[in-house]
Amino acid sequence: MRLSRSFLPTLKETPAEAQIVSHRLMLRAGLVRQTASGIYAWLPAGLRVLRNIAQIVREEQDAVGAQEVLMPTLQSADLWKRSGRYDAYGPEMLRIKDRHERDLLYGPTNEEMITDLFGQSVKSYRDLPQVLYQIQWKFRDEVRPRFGVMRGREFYMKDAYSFDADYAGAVATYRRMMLAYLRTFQRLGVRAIPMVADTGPIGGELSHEFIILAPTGESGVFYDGAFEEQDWLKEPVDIADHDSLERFFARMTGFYAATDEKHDEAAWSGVPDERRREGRGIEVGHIFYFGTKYTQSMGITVSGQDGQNFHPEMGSYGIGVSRLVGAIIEASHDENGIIWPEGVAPFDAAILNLKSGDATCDALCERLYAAAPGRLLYDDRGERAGVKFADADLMGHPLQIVVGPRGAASGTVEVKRRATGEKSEMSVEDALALLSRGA
Ligand code: 5CA
Repeated sequence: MRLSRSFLPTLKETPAEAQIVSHRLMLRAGLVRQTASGIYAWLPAGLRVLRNIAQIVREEQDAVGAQEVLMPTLQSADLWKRSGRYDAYGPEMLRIKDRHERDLLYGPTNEEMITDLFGQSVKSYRDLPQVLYQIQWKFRDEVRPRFGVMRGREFYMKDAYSFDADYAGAVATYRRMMLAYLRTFQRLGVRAIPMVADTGPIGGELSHEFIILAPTGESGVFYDGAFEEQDWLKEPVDIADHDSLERFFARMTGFYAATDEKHDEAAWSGVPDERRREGRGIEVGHIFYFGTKYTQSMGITVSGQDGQNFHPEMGSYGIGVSRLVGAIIEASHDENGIIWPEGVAPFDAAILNLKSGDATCDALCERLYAAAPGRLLYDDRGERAGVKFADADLMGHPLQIVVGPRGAASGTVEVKRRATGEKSEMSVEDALALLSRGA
């Protein structure tokens, strides 16, 4: 993308309405704009980030056998009356009437709809297990939307739902999903720690929240720092084998981790001092096992091996995709702006032309830009060098390729890594090779 022709409205001033750093940086870097309380429009750079996150989430869901679907945002109230949650959900649910006075709602979550879809088509234990997921907008009429996309009213969520024949199957599915979550967050460049959690309005008996440490987080957390050293992408788990899943789960739950609600001083004192991590955290994912709560209340059964009908066991698994944009920034920024982890960044690199209009600089920049125009941002504006540096730091591209008249004349550029600040001179050929293989 050429910056001179793009819609990337950065702000120099700090917006007064933003209380936390990620919200300020999202506005300043031109990622989002608020259109109503707790409701945001995603501008080109923000949308790229949102899509990159969704894509990593998708790949890890697919890798554990979940199948993607897409359900509507609007739901019939009748579905929720069947489960009994229509009244129970309270004022967070946005209720709507259509022209025929029929009750609709903007989905805050989709247990009812997916259970109904499942029940219409799956009739036998032979078709179990099934894990379905979607990445779709949700609406919750939060009393106090705040912190930008972190606690919005409309937000983008990955929600998955599982159906198993028995408890053992449901537990294996839950553990597979937990592994998928650890891998997803690691690929997103953040460490989200699973913590035993309350189940709230989703219900059920077994639940974990995935929490990223950040000073502006809404819950107090305590965990064993050894957790941060684990490489879940290399963890040798055979997801088809219940024993292998159990070993993984036992290893993972062996590290101390708890929110302040569940904190246990006696167990905490067993964690060595230098490994104690204590602070505030942001919930970026939440998984639940709730058995037959919805299949029972909605009257969904399948036939068993013995010919008897039974209610399948369910779980649901959420990731706050739009919240993650803010959470990643909370965890990865400095005083100059965002530091995007690779894989999430809207652009792999920015090409900074320090003398737009100079024939040698322009020609070299064009050559570099042609290496991967879809993944690069070319700052071809007629701005001062200082403005270009500041904007590139603010927007947080993993690499900055700096093209000045002296280097251009001798066939070299300067490459800066945003995460470390490290700068190196490079030949144009090496820079081209770097850009074509991605940051
Ligand atoms: N049905 C289950 C799982 S699919 C569910 O709705 N779980 S949840 O309520 O915990 O939401 C899942 C995730 O969505 C949360 O972990 C959080 O990251 C994100 N989320 C929830 N509320 C908001 C909100 N108001 N703004 C932004 N993200 C939110």
